[in-house]
Amino acid sequence: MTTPTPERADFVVVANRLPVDRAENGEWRRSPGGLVTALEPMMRRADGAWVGWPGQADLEVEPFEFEGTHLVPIVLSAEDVELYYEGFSNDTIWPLYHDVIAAPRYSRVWWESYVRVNQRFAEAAAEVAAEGATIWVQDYQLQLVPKMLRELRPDVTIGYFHHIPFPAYGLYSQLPWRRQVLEGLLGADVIGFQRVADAGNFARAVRRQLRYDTKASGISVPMGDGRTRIALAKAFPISIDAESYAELARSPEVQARAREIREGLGNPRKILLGVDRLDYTKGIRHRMKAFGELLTDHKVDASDVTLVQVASPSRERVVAYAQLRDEIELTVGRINGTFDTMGHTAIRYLHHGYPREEMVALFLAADVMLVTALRDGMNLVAKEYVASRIDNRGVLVLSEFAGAADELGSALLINPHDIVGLKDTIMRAIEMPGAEQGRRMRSLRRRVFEHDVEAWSQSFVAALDAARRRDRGPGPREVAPA
Ligand code: GDG
Repeated sequence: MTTPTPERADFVVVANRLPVDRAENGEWRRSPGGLVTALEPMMRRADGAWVGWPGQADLEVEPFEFEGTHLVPIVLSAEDVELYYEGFSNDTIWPLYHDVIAAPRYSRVWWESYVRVNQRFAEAAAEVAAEGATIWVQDYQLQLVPKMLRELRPDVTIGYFHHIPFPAYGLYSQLPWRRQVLEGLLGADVIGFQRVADAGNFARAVRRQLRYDTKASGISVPMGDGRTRIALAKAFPISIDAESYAELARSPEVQARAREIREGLGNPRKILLGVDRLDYTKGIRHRMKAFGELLTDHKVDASDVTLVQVASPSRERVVAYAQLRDEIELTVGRINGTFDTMGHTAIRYLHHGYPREEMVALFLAADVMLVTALRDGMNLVAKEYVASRIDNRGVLVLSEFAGAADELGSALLINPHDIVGLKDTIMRAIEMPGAEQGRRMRSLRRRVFEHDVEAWSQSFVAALDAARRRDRGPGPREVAPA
């Protein structure tokens, strides 16, 4: 049926975005995202293809080769971007799956666009996959693709990884299309989540909505002919390329830049740091409230302690994001207006994206890293801070509501809604003796280096290979770990 041709790939990634950005001069540049780094070894080893949107509306480009990967661009019209991406993905699913921190909006027109665009991704992946290939679908923009793919290509093995939380049933059940989304995901052989709790929430939704049996991580999915197959729904916590952060942190240029950053801030005794996409899930307002109160209470002084907040621009055309930006900028203005001195600022707020080297310099300059997410699938920034602290110093304050809290128990864990507790913990972090910092940081680093992104992708692909062997026998093109 599907004779392999040189254009057909044994390993196909399907993600909303291609791993490249188009520069103004039309050249393609590798995008800095973690997923690209995560999958790079896998793509190189297998005969890999990547299906995704190039990031600009109405951009029509033919498939092309980029650094050894076959890229298959999906065209999204300006209307698709508005309805499927900004609408259903980022204004329905994103707030609903992050525990309704912002109100999700339910629109039938958005849903119809989501179905159409998911079908387009599934068709492109089905087209490029070789006989018996492995296809790995990424994230909440593409939840219907696994089932669509299974219908188009019953010969392939399908994985899906969910980068954001999966909510408790009481919230999930709000979704008018709750059955279709569960059925879409269950098209996969392996459905990966960040936390054990996410996989549990998913299994519960499947039991309640579809009445399928679940046993340990296995879900019995009826195949329509009286037989059932087992879909595995399990936690595979994502990670980072820890060594590449340590390597940057060892570079003399980055270390010099870290010193320069401190000097630029007037050499405060302590620097607190937040690095987030400007998103309402990240708890940036809670962090600022706590810091503002510490200044008001005279627990800290702006000449002594500075909060650096990098808030990289994100989803600016979605109303909730534009509102959040206004609120945060108002808060920063108020706090700085009250507490800044001629020589020192209370909050250095930066609404930009920065190169990775600058991020690592910031991590090195920061005595305390504040991760106060109200809900977060994992939070890679927490792991990046830890990986960069080659000096075994620095304190990580980490929200229990970030997936990373399951692994990083040696951080100072906080409930960001409890402002009193958050203030106390920030003070504890500021005052923490070097020996305790070292004990905690060494333990955090051990975890992050042992469970790096390569371990993550290998364990996911190993689960997919096991699913294939169970259902179809060993494949000739198995993507085995190196
Ligand atoms: C989703 C889930 C999950 C940010 N600003 C700059 C910059 N970044 C980088 C960080 C980090 C990445 O972007 C953000 O990852 P996070 O995990 O912190 O958060 P989301 O973007 O919400 O990611 C999340 C993740 O998917 C992976 O599964 O952990 O829970 O929400 O790598 O460093 N990088 C550079 N300049 C910036 O200004 N270079």
